Amino acid sequence: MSTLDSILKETRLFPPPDEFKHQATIPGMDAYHALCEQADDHYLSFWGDLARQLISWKKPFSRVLDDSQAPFFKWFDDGTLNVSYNCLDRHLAQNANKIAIIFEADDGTVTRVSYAELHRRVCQFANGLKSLDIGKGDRVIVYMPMSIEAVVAMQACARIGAVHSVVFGGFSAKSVQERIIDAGAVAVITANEGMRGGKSVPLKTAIDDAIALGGCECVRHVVVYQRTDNGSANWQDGRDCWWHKLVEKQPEQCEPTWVGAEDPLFILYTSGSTGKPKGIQHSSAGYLLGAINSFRWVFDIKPNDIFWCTADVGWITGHSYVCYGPLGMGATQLIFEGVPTYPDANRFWQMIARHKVTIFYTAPTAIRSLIKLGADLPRQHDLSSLRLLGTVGEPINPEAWIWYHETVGGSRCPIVDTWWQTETGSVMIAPLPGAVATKPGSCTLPLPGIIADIVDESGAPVEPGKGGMLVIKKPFPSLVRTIWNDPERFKKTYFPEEFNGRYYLAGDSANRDEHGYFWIMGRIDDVLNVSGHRLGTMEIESALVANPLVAEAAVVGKPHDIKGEAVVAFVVLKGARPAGEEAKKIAEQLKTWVAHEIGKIAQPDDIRFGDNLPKTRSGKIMRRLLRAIARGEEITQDTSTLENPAILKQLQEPA
Ligand code: 6R9
Repeated sequence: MSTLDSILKETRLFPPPDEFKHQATIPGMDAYHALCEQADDHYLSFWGDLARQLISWKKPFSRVLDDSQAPFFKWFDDGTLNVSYNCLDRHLAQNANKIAIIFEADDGTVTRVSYAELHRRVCQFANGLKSLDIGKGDRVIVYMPMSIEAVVAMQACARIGAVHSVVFGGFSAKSVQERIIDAGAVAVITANEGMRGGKSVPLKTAIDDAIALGGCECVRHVVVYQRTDNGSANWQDGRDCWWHKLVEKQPEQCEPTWVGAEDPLFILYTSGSTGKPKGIQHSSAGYLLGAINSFRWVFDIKPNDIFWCTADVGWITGHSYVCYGPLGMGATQLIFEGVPTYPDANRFWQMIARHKVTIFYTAPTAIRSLIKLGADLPRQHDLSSLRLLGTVGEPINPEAWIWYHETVGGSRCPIVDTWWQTETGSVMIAPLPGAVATKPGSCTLPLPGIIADIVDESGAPVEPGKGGMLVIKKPFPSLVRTIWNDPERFKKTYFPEEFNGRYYLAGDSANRDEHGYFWIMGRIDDVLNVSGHRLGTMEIESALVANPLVAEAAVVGKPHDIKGEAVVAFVVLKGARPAGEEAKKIAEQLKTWVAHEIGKIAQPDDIRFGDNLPKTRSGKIMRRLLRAIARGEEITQDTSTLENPAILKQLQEPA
């Protein structure tokens, strides 16, 4: 049964356990409704009060929202602050010795840093960046393994007002080059190598390759954290410098650079409907407020919690729930360098037991693969420290939800299924765990202050049970401010004219049931969700047609047990259609090519060759038909307009 089918049949309800409810920050539905009403009645003071309560301001703001340039909204605009001050300095008076980060390396080595120590490291590194003449507004690419240093790099940028753009270490040199150029980055922070699953990942080499591809003259410095004993080939004096050398003689204090609330904190690239990734630009104050407040509400964080979010800092989840939310709240968190399957499939469960993790946040794809690798393994470990579980990235199928609930959570931990996006910066729809009863597969209800709805093409709300487009009807502080270098695309993509330019269009389709619960169905644009990662079909198509052998390509998704969705590519070569061994060989070549162009995560699982692609008379590729072929479904659509019906048969054969 597909995730969608099983979700639509789901009716089980799991109220918050009494024990959890009694200690929760938002204990029960009355408290939840009271907050929602407050937000409905006094929207601006609701957010203004939270901003005053949760953020330490250098200069207080006098106005909450400026919507005069909608959809380019400004929040708390005349206030000034520093995000790193909010994440570090303000905890020092009471909690200097509290552990901020427990880091477990790939090989199991554990390192702990207190808030005082993290503050010292961030200050020294920030001073190091300043000594390279990097300052406010400069863009800095961060291409790092999961590490304390990755967090230090991001926080140090925030401290000096530089704008970081973290690129996931699994992305290729080509992807890094595109992001360097689009962002106009003055520096890159990387490591000589990363370590994952016992293997080294050559990060610095990828940066050298990225810069060698050309157009990266903007990059003046490459700072290299030495993660392994191996040196770094191709060292360029003047451009490259070691992290440890840079911080060696730097002072342990660094006065934060006070920035305006709307000054950008970071840019994070994500896939959309076109071939070019979008630079999602987030603000300083509004983003921080979203990260902190959602972390407090959704994860019900308490001073003694040990929080573990398994996301890489290369994704938005790692920004909001590794770097900014937990540190903003002064929490203790676990950061893991490696992969869940190394040295074996017990790793996650061992780590939860070893570090007494109380809140665990991961992705459905990880849950599904861990079920497959050993559904009974969690029972062999003491997971009694856990009190709350979370998921993010894609819809979770009810079977996986129930397993997570019973086998990992011992049937006592609520599960927060959190719907949100790179663009929203923080969780939008999720059960507040002490209040909202959960249903497997539903992200349940919007957080107070988030006015979410499901509408049809004209922008009118749809009745419960009828699917439609997920929108957010009022701006909120952590919403994307613009697409870097492309404000027009920002307007068109997220605030389309059909809705008078007033609603934020999320790009997901959704349904609502009789309790008002939201059920996310999937993307309405050409974006695939592979293992919780967003990939544009056009992006993969452009990578394929950049190969000299390829004339044309179309990419679609098909359901996959573990990954959620798998990539299927239909390819027309410039030469004759290959068959047999030849087809297999070229298919392998093209897979490697895509890994090289974008990254391994975008590699097609399945490549089919045809003499042509199925097109309508007006020349549009019939994607719906290709999706049916990819799923191996019977073709029921009208194919009479096809120029060459014989190609359907060709495209049904895997290479
Ligand atoms: C945080 C993150 C965003 C897209 C989003 C949606 C899907 C995320 C989900 C979910 C169902 C959930 N998505 N969380 N679908 N249930 N709990 O993943 O950001 O990488 O930008 O992806 O992921 O389709 O539109 P991002």
